[in-house]
Amino acid sequence: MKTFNPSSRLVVIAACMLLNAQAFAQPVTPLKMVRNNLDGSQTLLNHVPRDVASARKMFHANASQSLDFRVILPSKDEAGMDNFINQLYDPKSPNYHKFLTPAQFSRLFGASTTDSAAVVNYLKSWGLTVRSQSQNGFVIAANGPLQAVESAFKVHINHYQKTDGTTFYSTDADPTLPPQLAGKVTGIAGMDNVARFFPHIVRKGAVRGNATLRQNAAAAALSPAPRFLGHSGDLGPPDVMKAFNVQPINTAGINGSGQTVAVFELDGYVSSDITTFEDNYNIPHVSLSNVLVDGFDGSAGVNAVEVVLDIDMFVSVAPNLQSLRVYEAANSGTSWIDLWNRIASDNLASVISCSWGLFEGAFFASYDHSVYGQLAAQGQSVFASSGDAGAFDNCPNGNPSCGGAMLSVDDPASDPRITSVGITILTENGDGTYNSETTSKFSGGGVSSFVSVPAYQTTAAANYFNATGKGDATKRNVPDTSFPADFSADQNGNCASCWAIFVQADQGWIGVGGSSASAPLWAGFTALVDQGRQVGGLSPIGLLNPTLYTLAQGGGYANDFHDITTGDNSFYPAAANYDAATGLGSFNGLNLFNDLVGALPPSNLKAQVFAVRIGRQIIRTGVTLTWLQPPGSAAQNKIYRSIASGPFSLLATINAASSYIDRNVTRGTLYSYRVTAAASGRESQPSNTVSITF
Ligand SMILES: [Ca+2]
Repeated sequence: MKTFNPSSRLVVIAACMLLNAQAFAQPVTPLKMVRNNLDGSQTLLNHVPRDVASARKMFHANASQSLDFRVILPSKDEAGMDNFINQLYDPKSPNYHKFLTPAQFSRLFGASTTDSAAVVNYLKSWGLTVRSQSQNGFVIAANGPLQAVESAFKVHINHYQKTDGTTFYSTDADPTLPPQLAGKVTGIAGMDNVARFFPHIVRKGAVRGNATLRQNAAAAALSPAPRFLGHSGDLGPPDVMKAFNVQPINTAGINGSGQTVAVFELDGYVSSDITTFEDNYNIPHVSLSNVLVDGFDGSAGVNAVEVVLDIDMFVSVAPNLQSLRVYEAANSGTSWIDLWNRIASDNLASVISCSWGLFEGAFFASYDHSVYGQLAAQGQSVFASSGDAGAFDNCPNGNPSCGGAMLSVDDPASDPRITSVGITILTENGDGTYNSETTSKFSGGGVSSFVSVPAYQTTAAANYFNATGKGDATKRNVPDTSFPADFSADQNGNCASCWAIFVQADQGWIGVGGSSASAPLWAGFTALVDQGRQVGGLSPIGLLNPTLYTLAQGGGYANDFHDITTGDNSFYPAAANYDAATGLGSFNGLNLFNDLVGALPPSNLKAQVFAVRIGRQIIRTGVTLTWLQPPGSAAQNKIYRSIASGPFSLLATINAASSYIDRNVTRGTLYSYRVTAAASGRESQPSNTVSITF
């Protein structure tokens, strides 16, 4: 039974699970978000946790007890925000990549101040206390006697007992707001505490194969353990570097340097779990900044393994990040929206990964959609796990064939302002290079019941529907991308594509799978893209989806992505190009990087006089230039020269190289040089400038 509450998208594997998922067709019934009542009042739907229906009502909650809750307001111009975000990510628009600050966003697209005032007045009229309002106006934090909350929203808050004996309190009905507040509120959060999430996690012992070697190495001296190539063990950083062609990017000095990123977490973690992982793989200790929200104390709880996994996967791809901000709060009914708002108002992380989510039908109407708009408007890339129950997201993690299974997708993965990431199974060649991928039965994917297809996905969704007869070309399709993280047993009885991480409280080195692993791996790759763009003088990539789908519809798709065409996610089959089981697939690191970044500028430009010896005479014949060119990123180099401190002009355009001799020089003259790289018609920033007197 799923609860109202956000849940970890992580599956920890002991003996890998053998599941025979029985896929079957289910109609998708769009769910409404509000009900307009005859008296002009409005009822906000989907607010009663699913646990209530199967629980036993015990007694009415103490009416004088204080309740902390949030009132969620919509953007004052949701359509305008959509339009703006479309322009922001349209290279042909004059607004392309003109990202907003939090203050600019709040002014243009925050909540209406008159609506806010009306909500505040209403709360006060019931004796409730308004504590604060977020900068964008989307979230009003309030508290007050439970009785007043019940009266204000026309609900009853009761204590319930689940069949397992545990108890909780919850609203028994969806909140109803008076006519003067109709359309001014999208949700009320905090009217229940079924916030105690119990993940469907299977605890385990040591990891397999070479991972056992790694475990021994870690216990002994933390010396780097050799990667057993050919995938006989669980996956680690060397696999993503080699199989996904990330190593050449790192070799070129693009390793996350200068980048600030973030993870969204509803638990704490033990920092030595991270350093043990890093030491084992010779990864520098990343600078972790814990941002504790809503009074959370940061202690590691039952889902700490999720936090550790997210950080480990990030640094596996981007080992030299400047800072990794860990936004943490307790897993409560109010922390979800508070955490996202904090990430947006801080506006410090260029890339954010979230491995927590929930069946979108159990979430009230994507009330977090506006804040994801803020992140996109500020140029922040957000990645979310698409879930681990295949096409049936209302089932528990790892069990797409649960009773009551219905075709459904996960929130926030279904939000079009987020890049959702599904799960595949990787096969490597004997030398650790990429061989092939197939779909995981558990890869969260399908179509949203709430959200229309975004413009960038229209063609992909239609092509998929036309090719397979499955899906819905008018609705948001999930996921956008995928990466290996399958936790079922392969033909040898081993976990198909788990990742080895270290969690002391979970017996040390463990193998974990699920879209919890695949989302931060894509996020880590995007930190490399942002660094490359920064080096090249470009803005961060921001919301990745419009660019990815544009690339996928061009001739470069096979070059930049691994298209997964086999298997299914328990209902939706993989297909050529986009599919609702694996999205656009996994990345070919260097190739996709080059298309997202363009040519990187040459560095370390040096000049010296070129001379030849003729008999006893040394004849100066030119100036030799040498430079370093990041591998793979340039098709051409352009040489610029200035004479006697005059203006620079183009001297030569050559095929990408690392040296050039300027023979058109005069004795005693001062020359200055700089070099650029060009690819796909785009020219990089110039290298350093060097001067020499010939
Ligand atoms: Ca495909």
